[in-house]
Amino acid sequence: MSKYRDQILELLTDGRPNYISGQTIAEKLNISRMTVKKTVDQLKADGFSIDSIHNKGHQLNALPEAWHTGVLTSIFKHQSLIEHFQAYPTVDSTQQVAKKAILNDDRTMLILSDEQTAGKGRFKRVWQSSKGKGLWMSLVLRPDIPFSMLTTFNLFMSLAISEAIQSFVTAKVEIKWPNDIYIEGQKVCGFLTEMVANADGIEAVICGIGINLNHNVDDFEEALHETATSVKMHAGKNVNRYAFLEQLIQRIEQRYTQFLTEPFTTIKDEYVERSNIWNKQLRFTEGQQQFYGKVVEIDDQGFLHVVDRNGDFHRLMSADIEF
Ligand code: BTX
Repeated sequence: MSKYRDQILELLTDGRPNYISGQTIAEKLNISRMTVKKTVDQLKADGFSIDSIHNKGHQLNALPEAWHTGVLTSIFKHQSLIEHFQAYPTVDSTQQVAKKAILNDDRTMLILSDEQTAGKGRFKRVWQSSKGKGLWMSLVLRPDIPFSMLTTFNLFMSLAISEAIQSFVTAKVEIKWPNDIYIEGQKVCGFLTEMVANADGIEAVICGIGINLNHNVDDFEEALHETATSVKMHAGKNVNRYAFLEQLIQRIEQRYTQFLTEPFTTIKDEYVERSNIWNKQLRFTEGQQQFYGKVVEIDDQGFLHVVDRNGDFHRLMSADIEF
């Protein structure tokens, strides 16, 4: 494999939708035109959709399906949220990879994988992460904030994720407090936030996000056929993972800046409008406690106010909610 593969892929991605000449690539990388040609031929043989025209150059005319370092490097140039990324064909869980990666690296980072063999939801539940179908990622952030501020982090994140999904589908994308995103009553995304801290404060916030992108119903295990959905199932066509990721990172960057600088009250109306937990009898599980009740409010700290069937009041920071 050519050692210039990633760099050439990056230049081709930067150049889209234009052609970039072999001469320009050769000069930028200080290599021969023959090396450029050989590497481009190799990329084509590996399935990359590249047009080459004599006297004009090469054009990447479609983004690939799998994660490739060169393409990601190009896409991440337009943002400042992620300082480092790692992309894998398969891992047990991007969350586990992220936890190891932060041990000797204090940058913000993104861990991506085409597949997870042991994707985890909350409370150690399984998160189905079939190969090439979704966006399975863990984002490591380094907010310099007091612990108390973290209670609203998920609220800002869920707005960012739901907005990114909304830009690909027309059906309303809804938030199920505190960690899920739904379309028409079915789950399209689940995310979870874990914190690594020491006596001085927060070291890292690791946000694991799973978004079903290009699943058909049969790509989910049977147990999920009624409850899960994908962006494709609502967009009516395949969604390119890079295009989606670019959109998602842009939204997260905006909402994360807002989280650091503004109170939850700034986004509360938008959040409430996107939530799907109003006017319903719901089943809540909080630790060992279980009860049925109705949501009456989300307060300014992001806690849920619930009145149960007996008329008792609960203020919840996190819970499992079933419709
Ligand atoms: P959760 O505990 O709210 O959701 C898990 C539940 O959702 C499962 O018990 C199952 O019923 C259902 N489920 C499992 N897989 C899917 C799926 N693909 N689509 C819809 N429903 C599903 C939500 O947990 C948090 C999930 C975070 C997943 C990300 S992926 C990247 C990162 N790495 C990792 O191991 N976890 C996170």
